[in-house]
Amino acid sequence: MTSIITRIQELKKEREAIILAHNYQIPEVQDIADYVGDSLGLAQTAFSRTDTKVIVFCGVHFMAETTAILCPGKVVLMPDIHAGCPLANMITPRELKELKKQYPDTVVVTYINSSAAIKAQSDYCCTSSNAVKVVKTIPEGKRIIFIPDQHLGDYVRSQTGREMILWRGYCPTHRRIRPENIQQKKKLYPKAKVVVHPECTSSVIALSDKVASTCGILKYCQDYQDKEFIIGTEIGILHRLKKENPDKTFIAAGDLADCPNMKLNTLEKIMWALEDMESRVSVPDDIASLAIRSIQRMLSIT
Ligand code: CIZ
Repeated sequence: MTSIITRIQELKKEREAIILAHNYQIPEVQDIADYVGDSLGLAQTAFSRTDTKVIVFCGVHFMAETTAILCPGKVVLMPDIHAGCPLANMITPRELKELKKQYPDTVVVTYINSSAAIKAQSDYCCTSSNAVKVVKTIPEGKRIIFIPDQHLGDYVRSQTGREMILWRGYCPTHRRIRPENIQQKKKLYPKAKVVVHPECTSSVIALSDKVASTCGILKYCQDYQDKEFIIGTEIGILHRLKKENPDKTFIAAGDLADCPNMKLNTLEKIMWALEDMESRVSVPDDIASLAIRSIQRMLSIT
């Protein structure tokens, strides 16, 4: 392990590289990263680091694509190119084209968990932390298509009162968190606050004290004076929660909420990525130039 870490540090210097890790990565990967965060925060960090040429993105494919769109002059590497996002893959550009034909004169709001090709056909991008805010800026009376996550869409609908056409996509990992899991954990830890991600189903959200994005969950647990928290999102986040709050107790709402794609990245693969300068992620110019508009519209709101 030590020799791999030493080799990664050498290669980082040689390649003028930084390592970015999503909040759902395995502990060893989070610990070696220069930054740990959510997909947009990481992409913005990559953009702001003018002193770096190479970004090793430890997350899933759409996240590396977002970084490549925001940082066209940098090399974006994924340690494992097979780390995809099933939710992002649940809508294709052809399906979105059909949906827009079926509902003309609509505004398309797209969750960041989507491919660059889908973002390119969208009016607004949004994250789980700003989806409510983005939707609230769209004039009343304008019809909205929200893709691809039905649960985030449903949550946004409940917070804004806006009618929206939802796509039936979902995150299989968040779906594995069941209301029974929360009830069980509440029995074991009756004082714990229940904090869940908006990709959870509405029956899980109904049992929660707080709904937030990964960075929102981290902030809430840090700021809140309570000592016990039941966490309803991908279990990789528990590492950062425990590390940043050693005096508090964090309990996974569902032990099965373990994303197999996020877990494909390992220290060995980071080392190989830097040695071979593979696998590179890039977005064709014609798609990137359209996709960036939906991202910039979101950024101008938030
Ligand atoms: O944008 C992200 O990183 C995702 C997928 C979730 C979140 O809540 O941070």
